Amino acid sequence: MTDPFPIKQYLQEKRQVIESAFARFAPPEKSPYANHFEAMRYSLFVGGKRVRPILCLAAGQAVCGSEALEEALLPAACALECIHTYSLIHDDLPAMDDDDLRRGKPTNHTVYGEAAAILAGDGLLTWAFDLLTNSDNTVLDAKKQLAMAHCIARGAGSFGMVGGQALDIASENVEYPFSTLATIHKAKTGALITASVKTGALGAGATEQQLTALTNYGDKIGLAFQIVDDLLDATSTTEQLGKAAGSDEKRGKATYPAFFGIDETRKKAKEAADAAITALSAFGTEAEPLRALAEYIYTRSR
Ligand code: GRG
Repeated sequence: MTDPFPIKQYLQEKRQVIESAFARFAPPEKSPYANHFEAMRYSLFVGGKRVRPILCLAAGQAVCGSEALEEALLPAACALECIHTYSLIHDDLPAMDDDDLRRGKPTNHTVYGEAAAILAGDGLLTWAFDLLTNSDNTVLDAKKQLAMAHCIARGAGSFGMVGGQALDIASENVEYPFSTLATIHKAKTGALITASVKTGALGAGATEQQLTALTNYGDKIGLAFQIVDDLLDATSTTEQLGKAAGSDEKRGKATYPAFFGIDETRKKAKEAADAAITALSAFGTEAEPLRALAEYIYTRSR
């Protein structure tokens, strides 16, 4: 029997890699825009799990067969985290979810004010495409960089995360069928997660077949991620989550537990994580990190 993949150690190591990449890439502390940069840095360094950039690096490894492309993929990995962080800042604003707590700390607008928080989000979103299109990246050619930027724009924009958020807001306090919930989840949460996996694969030069398998993997872990998010919101405390627990019910939002109950929802999360692992059947040990990440996403507690 082979030893289980050391996922804890892997996550710790990759988080470190991402933190030091951010230390190199992040906006400087001193500049004419210091206050704006400070608001961006506040949310970026406030303790996220870094799931999306790690998925990007792990997908690159699955295609490349080693970690040789990691350095070249780091700007894209950081770009994904910038976009994710901007979405959380904007999601917490009074006009959206109006939350005070995120990642265990006061939300951006409660610290810097609404206008500065909107601009911090705008700055992070734009900076992501600055990172993605930087010509200093001599390992990934322009065609690859273009494909990666396009993939992320699709996942983050109106065909993905932003579209899902718009649909979610429009559906608040409206009774809707499960199919609408599935559409909202796939776009709001799943699209950026799938794009994270695909971006790493594109950067590493995936074949059509590999890209199809990894897209399928991304779709399934995106689903598992959101189901678990619904579960945690219903079953954890605010202290455990670092953000307001029970908020879905308070807002009358449709969720997996609301449709299926807790036990059935847990089953569905496991099925989605298992399906993600099955999607990797054509890959060997080079995809072990991705397999372990599917397991982590299903078993995570925050
Ligand atoms: C405002 C354009 C716009 C989009 C907002 C992401 C999002 C769309 C809203 C956040 C609401 C939410 C709870 C979504 C469910 C899944 C999710 C994105 C959870 C947070 O992601 P994690 O757990 O967070 O990766 P950390 O803090 O670890 O990075």
